[in-house]
Amino acid sequence: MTPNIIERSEARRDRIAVIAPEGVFTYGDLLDASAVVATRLLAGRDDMEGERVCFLVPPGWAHVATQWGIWRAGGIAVPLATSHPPAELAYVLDDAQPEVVVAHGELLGRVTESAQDRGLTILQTEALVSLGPTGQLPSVDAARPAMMLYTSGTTGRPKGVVISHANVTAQVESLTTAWDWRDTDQVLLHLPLHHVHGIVNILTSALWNGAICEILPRFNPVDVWERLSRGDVTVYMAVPTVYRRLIDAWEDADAPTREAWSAGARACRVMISGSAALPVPTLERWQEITGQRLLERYGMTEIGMALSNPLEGERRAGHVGRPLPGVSVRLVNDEDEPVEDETQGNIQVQGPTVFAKYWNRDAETEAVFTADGWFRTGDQAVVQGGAFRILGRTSVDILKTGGEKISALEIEDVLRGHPGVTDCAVVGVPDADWGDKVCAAVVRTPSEAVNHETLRAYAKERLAPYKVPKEIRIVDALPRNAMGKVMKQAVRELFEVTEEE
Ligand code: MCA
Ligand code: AMP
Repeated sequence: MTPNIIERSEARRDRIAVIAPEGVFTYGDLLDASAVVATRLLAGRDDMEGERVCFLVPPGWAHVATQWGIWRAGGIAVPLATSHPPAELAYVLDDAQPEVVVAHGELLGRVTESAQDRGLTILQTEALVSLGPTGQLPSVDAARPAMMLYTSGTTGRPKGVVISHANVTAQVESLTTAWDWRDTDQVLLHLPLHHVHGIVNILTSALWNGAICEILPRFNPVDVWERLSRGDVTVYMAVPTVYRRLIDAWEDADAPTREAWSAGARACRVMISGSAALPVPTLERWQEITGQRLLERYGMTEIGMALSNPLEGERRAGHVGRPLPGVSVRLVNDEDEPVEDETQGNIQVQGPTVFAKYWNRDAETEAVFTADGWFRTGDQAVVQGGAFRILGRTSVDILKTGGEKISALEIEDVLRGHPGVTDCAVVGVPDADWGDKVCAAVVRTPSEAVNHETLRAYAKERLAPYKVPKEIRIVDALPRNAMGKVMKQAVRELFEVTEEE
C-alpha cells in the first residue's frame, strides 16, 4: 500500500490532493509533510515496526498528513473518534497500547490525562505537521498492518480491526474498478475519519487515483448543499441519515435555493449510500429532487466493501447489488452450507479485502472465520434476481444508528454501573432518521432517584454520544421469557407503543 500510493503520488506532485479547512495542498505537499511526520515519529530508528500511533485530529490536512506519516514510518495508524469523551478514548489507549498519542491542540484536553497516566508521549499536530528535516524512511511490506479501527460486536467492548496495507489496496482497487474513480474526480468528505467509509471509500480512494478530496470540518446540510451547488463535485458518498437530513434542508429552502442546490447535485457523476439500509422513500425523494439515483452498496469494517449496485445498469431499490470485483460473497445456513437462490442466508465474505485479525483477541478472531476461511458478517440476506437484499442482523444486540454500529450490551453494562439502576435492556427502535434509535428500559433501585436526564448525563460521560440512549423509560420489570431471558422484541414494543400514542 504505502509504497504504491507513494509512488503514484510522486508522479502527481503538482496536482491538488486535499482541500481542507487549513488550505489547499498538492500531492507534493502531502509527500513532503508525511515524510517529515514519519521522520519525527521514527526519532532516529529505522522502522516503527508496527508500533501503534493513536491520533486524535479533526478531519483536515493535519489528519491526512499524520495518517500518511504513520504509514511511512512503519507504524499502525489508530484514528481516535473526535466525538468521543475521555473515557472512550482511554479505553482505546489501554487496548491498542500505543507508543505515542498524536493530538490536535483543540482536542488535546480529551486525552492528556489518560496519556499521562499511562506514561505515553503526546505529540501535538501543530509541531508534528510542520516544516522540518526528513530522514531515510523504511520500506513497508504490503502484508504489514496499516491501521486499526475500533468496532463494536456482540462480545465485550469494541475490538480493534487490524487492516493491512494489502487490504486497503485491494479495497481501493476494487472500488476504483467498480465506480470508475479517475484523476479528474473531486469528492466531498464530511464523514468521520475513524471508519472505513470515510478513510477508504472516500479519502484513500481519491488519493490513490490522483483525485481531489475536499474535507469539510463537520457535516452541516446547508454547507453540503452550498458546496454541491457549485457543480464541480463529481463523487459524493454518505450514510442514509445524511441523505435524509439533506432532503429535510432542501424541503425547508425557498424555490431559487432549491433550484440551485438541485442543479449542483445533478452535476455529480455518482452519489453513493451505505453503512446502513437506505430506506426506499429516501432513495425515491432524493431522485425526485436531484435526478440522482443513489448507488447503494454494502460493507463492513472487517471486509471493506462487499456488494454494490452497478455504476451502469439498474440500481434496484432496497437491494445492494452483487459482489464487487475481487470479493467472494456467499449465503449459508447455520451449518455454513450454501443455500439455494431466493433463500435467506447468512452473509459470508472471502478475499484480499478481508481483515486478518482483531487486535489481541485470538478467540474472537477464530470465532468469526469458518474452517475454510470465510468471514461471518453477522448479516442476513437473500439473492433475488441476481441482486442481494439485506434482511437484517443475526444478533438483536447490534444496532446501527446514523451509520454508527453499536452494541446494546456495552450500553447496558455502562447503565448497570449506575447505583440507581437495578437492571436494564437496550434496544434499537426503527426510526426514519437514525435507522435504529437507541432506547433503554431501566428498572430503578427503589432508594435512588434516577430519571431520563440523570441517566443520559451519566451515559454521556462514559460513552460516545451516539451510544447514549435517546429515550430511557423507567419500568417496574423487564419482560422476560420462561427461561428468564429478556425479550428484546417486547422491550422494543414498549417504545413503539409510546410513539404511536
Ligand atoms: C450524532 N448523534 C447521534 C449520531 N450522531 N445519535 C445517534 N446516532 C448517530 N450516528 C447525536 C449527537 O450526540 C447529538 O446528541 C445529536 O445527535 C446531534 O448531534 P450532531 O452533532 O448535530 O449530529 P450530526 O453531526 O448531525 O451527526 C449525524 C451524522 C453522523 C452526520 C449522521 O452521525 C455521521 O456522520 N454518521 C456517519 C458515521 C459513519 O461514517 N459511519 C460509517 C461506519 P445530543 O443532542 O444528545 O448531544 S460503517 C463503515 O465504515 C462500513 C465499512 C460501511 O459499510 O460503510
Ligand atoms: P461497521 O461494522 O460499522 O462497519 O458496519 C457494518 C454493518 O453496517 C454491516 O454489518 C451491516 O449491518 C451494515 N450495513 C452496511 N451497509 C449496509 C447497507 N447498504 N444496507 C444494510 N446494512 C448495511
